[in-house]
Amino acid sequence: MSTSHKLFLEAQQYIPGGVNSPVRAWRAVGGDPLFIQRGRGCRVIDADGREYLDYVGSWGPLIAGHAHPQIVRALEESLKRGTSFGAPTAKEIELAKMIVAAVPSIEKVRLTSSGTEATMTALRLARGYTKRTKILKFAGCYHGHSDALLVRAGSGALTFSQPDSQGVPEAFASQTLVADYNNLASVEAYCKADPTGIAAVIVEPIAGNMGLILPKPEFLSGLRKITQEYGIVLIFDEVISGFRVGLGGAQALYNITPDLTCLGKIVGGGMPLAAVGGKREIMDMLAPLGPVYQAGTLSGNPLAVTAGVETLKLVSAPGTYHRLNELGAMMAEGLRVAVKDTGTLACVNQIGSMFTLFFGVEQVDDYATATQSDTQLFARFFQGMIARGFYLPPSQFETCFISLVHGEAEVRETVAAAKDVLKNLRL
Ligand code: HOZ
Repeated sequence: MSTSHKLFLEAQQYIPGGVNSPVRAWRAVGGDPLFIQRGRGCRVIDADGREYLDYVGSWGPLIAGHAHPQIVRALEESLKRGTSFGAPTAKEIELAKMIVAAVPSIEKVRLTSSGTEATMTALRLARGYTKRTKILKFAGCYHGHSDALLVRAGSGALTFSQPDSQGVPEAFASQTLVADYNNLASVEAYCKADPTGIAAVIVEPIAGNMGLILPKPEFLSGLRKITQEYGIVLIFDEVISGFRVGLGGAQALYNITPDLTCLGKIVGGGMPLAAVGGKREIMDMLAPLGPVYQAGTLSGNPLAVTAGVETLKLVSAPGTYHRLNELGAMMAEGLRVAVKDTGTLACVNQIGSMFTLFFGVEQVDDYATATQSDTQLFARFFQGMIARGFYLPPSQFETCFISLVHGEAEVRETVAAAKDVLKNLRL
């Protein structure tokens, strides 16, 4: 019996499902989840001492890889000074300044401990600012697990066919409108039906929670135009894309200025930290300046802020995103060739260092096409890759991440293994 198996049995006695976040339970792919004992660079080592090339990267934060020496050193220093004060520290200003300098639309920023808190605060701000109630999201986009946003949600909710969670009162869910990703007409229809009722449109400008889906040309600029026309606050959820596709995130890449932006993952360098930022006029509505309330004992925690600052220093080095783009393109190209050579029906979506291999479909650009993919085949592919030492997200509806410590050799190794698994899938 493997150590992971033993630990999983024990964990299930004390923790619902044995995990602290559902998708980690591997239910969509079968088998027991690996318990991880440590990470080093682009690899993780499980409880049985087996090493895997890691494409989960803690679901996105670890753009610098595991236990990067610069981050570890800074954390050690910070740790010696204390773990939490519940009072302001100078480091918070350093991180805030870095965020404001990097992300074009952010004039002021408030730090939180998780992406869920960041999106929840963004919605409250939008509602306070517009004095409206409804919000509009897109099917398959995931913005954390607050009540308003667990409606047609992606990520684990989609993986386990629970896009609408029980426990969310109908009165809350009814305030959330759901449009189709990459479909402006579906947004316009809602706006026309209720021209002064919608407080916010929230979108992942690059969708990473129904597998990776890229915005079509004109989708984001169209959203900006419609929201301006109807006086709606446009919120970009860049928890995944922020500092991932470039220092300025998706908004800089596509040259769109949202009103509010949510950040998480990379901005906390692997520690629990997220942020909501945007126009000064809206952000200054937050308590203690304004009437919109938000708070947190561990918000702006010194250790989390330190990891964030060091990670942003690392990604600010010249050539970072050029390198990540090259590796991502090499991976996508290699996988497409492997798919073609093995006669597999699958497609690869990729941007920069993010990619998803969708099975059983030729093209994926929204929730409807994502959910047509062959999740059984994905599960077999996943298991084949695990058996060969490659750790991928355990769901068709997640995104793989390449880090700065992956290299050409690792990409070649991954493509060769994928080709081998694909060949065997046909048997
Ligand atoms: N919602 C995360 C993936 N999109 C999963 C987080 C986790 O399980 O750690």
